Amino acid sequence: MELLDGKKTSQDIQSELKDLVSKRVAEGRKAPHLAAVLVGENGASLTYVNAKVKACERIGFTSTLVKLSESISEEKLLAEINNLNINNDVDGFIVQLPLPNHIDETKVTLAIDPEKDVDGFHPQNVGRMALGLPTFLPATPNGVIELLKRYDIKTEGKKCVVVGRSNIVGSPMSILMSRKGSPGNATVTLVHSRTKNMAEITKDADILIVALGVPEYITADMVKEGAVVIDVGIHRVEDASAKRGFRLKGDVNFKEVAPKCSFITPVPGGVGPMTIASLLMNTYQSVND
Ligand code: BQF
Repeated sequence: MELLDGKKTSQDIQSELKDLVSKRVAEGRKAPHLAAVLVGENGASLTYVNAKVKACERIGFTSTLVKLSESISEEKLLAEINNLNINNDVDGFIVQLPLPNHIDETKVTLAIDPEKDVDGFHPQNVGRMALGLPTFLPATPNGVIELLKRYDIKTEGKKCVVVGRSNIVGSPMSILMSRKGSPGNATVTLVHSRTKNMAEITKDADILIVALGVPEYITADMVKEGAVVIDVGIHRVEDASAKRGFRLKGDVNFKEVAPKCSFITPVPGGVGPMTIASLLMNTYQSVND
């Protein structure tokens, strides 16, 4: 069993981007500028958005954090998004999800200028991805693709099972793994909460990508010997002995599954850090000059 070290791979990508930025700036060109909108202070969202801003600072990107009250109206939030759309200094921006219940995430996503949509959530960009046209790929699935690429894991003709069908992970993951290219060219099956005999299907997977959102759902009996297992789940579980009072768990029971795998991502330090790296790669691509 070999660990797919997302933390190290993300650091590698960040140092590559840092070099590219310092070359740009030395030529008198602008540094990429990422803005992030945070509504309210949901504990995990604040952590994620801070991690993104810090990463920008480390690699020489300009960053702006727009912090808005939990009780902001949808109309006011849409006005803030329009400000970022028309701000020529901002190359790309994200609206940190999840949003409070009184705000319609679809409306917000539709309001983002697709050319600045570095999360790749706007329907125009989702459509471009589905058609294999150049676009911003969503950060988590593209982070998984980048991890497979950098570990030289062969996907062509392999049976890939994606567990979960969310707009942000499962669905785009299945599109990227089945498209022409490398990584890609896999035979993809997408399973979800209504799938019958899920274990029968997952057990046949050469590559198993899990984004179901249930802590430690995947157990050893659901995995084929020698499989590549990618765990996209992130759950905070109470742990009085941990510094912050919790630790992170994935959707895979790592302890029992890992010994069966050829490769597996840990949680933390697997897919999570790769999502940050792919957001930064998208932001680098979002600069127009
Ligand atoms: C790690 C996210 C659910 C809902 C909204 C590093 C991150 C996480 C873990 C991170 C996530 C999850 C992000 C680790 C961003 C990934 O060391 O394992 C980084 O910052 N993520 C998000 O922005 O919104 C989410 C999960």
